[in-house]
Amino acid sequence: MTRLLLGVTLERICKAVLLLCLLHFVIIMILYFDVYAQHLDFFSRFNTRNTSRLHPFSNSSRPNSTAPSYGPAGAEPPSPSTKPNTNRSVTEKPLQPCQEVPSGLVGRLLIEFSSPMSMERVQRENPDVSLGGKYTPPDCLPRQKVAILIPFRHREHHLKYWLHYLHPILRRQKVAYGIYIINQYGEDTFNRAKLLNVGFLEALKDDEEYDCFIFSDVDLIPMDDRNLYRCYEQPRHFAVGMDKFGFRLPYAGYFGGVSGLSKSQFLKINGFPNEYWGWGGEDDDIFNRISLNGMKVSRPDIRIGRYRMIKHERDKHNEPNPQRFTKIQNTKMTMKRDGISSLQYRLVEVSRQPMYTNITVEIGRPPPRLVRG
Ligand code: UD2
Ligand code: MN
Repeated sequence: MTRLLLGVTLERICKAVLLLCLLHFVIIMILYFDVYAQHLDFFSRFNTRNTSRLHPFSNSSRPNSTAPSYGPAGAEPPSPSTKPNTNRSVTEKPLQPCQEVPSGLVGRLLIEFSSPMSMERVQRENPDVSLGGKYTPPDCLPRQKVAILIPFRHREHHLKYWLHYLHPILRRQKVAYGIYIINQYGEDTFNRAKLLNVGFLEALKDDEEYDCFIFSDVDLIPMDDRNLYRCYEQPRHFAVGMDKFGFRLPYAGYFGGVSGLSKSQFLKINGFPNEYWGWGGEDDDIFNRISLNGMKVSRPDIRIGRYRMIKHERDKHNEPNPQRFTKIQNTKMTMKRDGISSLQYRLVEVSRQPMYTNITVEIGRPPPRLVRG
């Protein structure tokens, strides 16, 4: 009887030891896979060590207003633990900073304006652009957040082509961006530079994390996606060679068409002038501001900075400004009092369209000209 009892006890002990061994084996296996297979859903659930920031859109395809902040071009992104993302999914891998030169670029592009274009087509072809014309790469952490500002009035036809070509290009360039159309209200004289000043402030109101501002005419399309729409160490002039100028820079100090300044570069020059009404001169004034503040314009290679402009007549209420030649002689005196610091306007409407944000603004009219006699 005692032997029988002893046998049963021994058998139980053996079973318990076997069970313990099995449990030990399972734990060892879990730890093993935790190290070597963190990407597996099951195991990453146990992984609390990895605090790397994930992409702001990691849980949805909609934009997230708590997007990360971005350093200047070429700067390292902020340390991963600076802004933990509360939306992060436990199943996703931390994102790497986007490549300096994205690998998906295609180079030279065929740009034409003869086939008809519609906003429906633009929308259909760009389903990953969010309301208001915003986009963030889903597969890497963009290094800059770029606001693209377009001075505008009655150019709907051009805008469709601009959006049709630019959204895919910008997507390949791997930046976080938002498109802002700064639409002048009423029929008074057009003022391109003042509209762009409004765009700067309004874009920052929309998202204070913009650190780069690109100012583009609505009728200019880059012919090469290696012309990267972002900010550089020095203020950038992108539109180096235009078809209308025989793909050559018309003069050394030319700064028209498409340009880009970081937030600090823009503030350093007190923004753009508000007092150039009508066509011409404002781009030269901006160039003067940059030089007078000790900066130097940077440009892409002439073979890359090529553009096509949609052919057009001069618009009504944008006649050449006869004062432009005198005004550009006086930038040194005027730039401190006339600029972003003195900007006044009345916001009429902000509306978020699927492919862009429209900002309609009343900016006043030119002061009455003194009549002699
Ligand atoms: C040149 C420059 C431009 C600017 C301008 C002088 C080029 C390619 N561009 O443009 O950057 O320096 O001279 O002011 O050389 N706009 C409207 N509605 C209007 C008037 C103008 O939307 O009624 C906007 C639109 O974005 C247009 C831009 O202002 O592209 C410049 O006006 P433009 O195209 O009539 O002048 P353009 O081509 O001579
Ligand atoms: Mn034009």
